[in-house]
Formats: sequence, C-alpha cells, structure tokens
Amino acid sequence: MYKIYGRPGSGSLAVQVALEELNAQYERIWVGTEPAEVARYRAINPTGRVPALVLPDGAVMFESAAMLIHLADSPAQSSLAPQPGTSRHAAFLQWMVFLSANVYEAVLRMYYPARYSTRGEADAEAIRERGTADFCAHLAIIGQTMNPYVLGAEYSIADAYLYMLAGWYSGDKADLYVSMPALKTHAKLVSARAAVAKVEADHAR
Ligand SMILES: N[C@@H](CCC(=O)N[C@@H](CS)C(=O)NCC(=O)O)C(=O)O
Repeated sequence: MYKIYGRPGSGSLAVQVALEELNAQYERIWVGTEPAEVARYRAINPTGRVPALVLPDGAVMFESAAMLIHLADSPAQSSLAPQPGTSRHAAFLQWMVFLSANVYEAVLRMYYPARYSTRGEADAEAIRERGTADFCAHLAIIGQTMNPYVLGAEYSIADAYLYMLAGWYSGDKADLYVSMPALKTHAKLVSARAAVAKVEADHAR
C-alpha cells in the first residue's frame, strides 16, 4: 500500500495518476496549509512541499519527477515508461528532468514570485513575468518534438507530468494553444484517460 501526500490541484496530481494507471493500492492524504500542519508534515517531507510518497516498505520519497520515474520503472514491463537501459528510456529521463528542472521551476516563479527576491513583493511582478515567459519558452521546446505524446506515438508518465504542468499556465489557455497547437491536442488526449479523469475528479471535490 502506497501513501500519497498532496493538495488539490497540486504536484501530487501526476503522481496519483501514475498510481491509478498502475492499479496500485494507495491512500491519498491532503496536507493542510496551516503553519502547524506544515510543520508536522516536515517530518515526512523536510522541504514542506507536496507531494510526498510513502512506498509499500515504508520508505518516503520527495521530488515529484523521482516518484514518477520510480513508479513507471517499478513493474518489469511498464506501460508508463520505455524499458530502462534503452535509448527511448534515455529520452524519457531527459524529458522528465527537463520538466522538473525547467517547467516546474518556472511555475514556482509564476506562483511564488516574492520568494525569489530579498525585496519580496517589491520585485514580484517582474519575477512572475519572467517566470511566465520562461515557462512558455520551455513548453515550446517540448512542443517542437512531441507527436502527439512527449515520446512520440506512445503515452508515458511524462505525458501526465506535462499535462499537469501545462495546466498551471496562469494566463488564457486559448492563447497558449494558438502558439502551441500540439499542447492542445496533447491535453485532449491525456484528459480523456480514465486514470486522469478519476484523479482530476478527486482533486476537484
Ligand atoms: N520540486 C518539487 C516542487 C514541489 C512544490 O513546490 N510543490 C508545491 C505545490 S505544486 C508546494 O508544495 N507549494 C507550497 C509551498 O511551496 O509552500 C517537486 O517536484 O516535488
């Protein structure tokens, strides 16, 4: 039995999708935002961020990309990632790290801009703007090669990750899709998956 700690609409969404895709048994636990609850949660994830994943043997993981790679690689014949050791798996790793290190990073500057300056709110607007521009530029790089999925014809858990991250665009999605039509097709395909629909409904409750 896994345990996934998260918040509605947060980075736990893609990890929960992976658990659903694998038909894994898991418990979903919401973490509140009150300081006392976050302080208690740091005993599970010392960064205080969501998600955190507890594995069936009790080991605890943080960092969403690491969780997704671990889950996708766990079954010998996984439908969520190519076979480890192959060039296709190398491409999978490349995009997972790219999404985490660049797209997720830019998202955090869009949503928490005041944290990125010692002047706090005074610089927030400029940092948010830069974060949004970087977010779009990073998505455009993936958009150049995806067709229709990140790895081409086959779905992988990188698609659930991209779908979640792209969904956090704070501007008008229609504008984003005009410049990146591949993302629109991608969102339609990924949102139609049973696992994704189930987890999105859970996060919307
Ligand atoms: N690199 C981390 C980022 C996690 C993260 O920043 N999560 C956000 C929600 S999507 C969070 O916990 N925000 C609350 C906060 O930073 O106080 C990961 O991929 O797991």
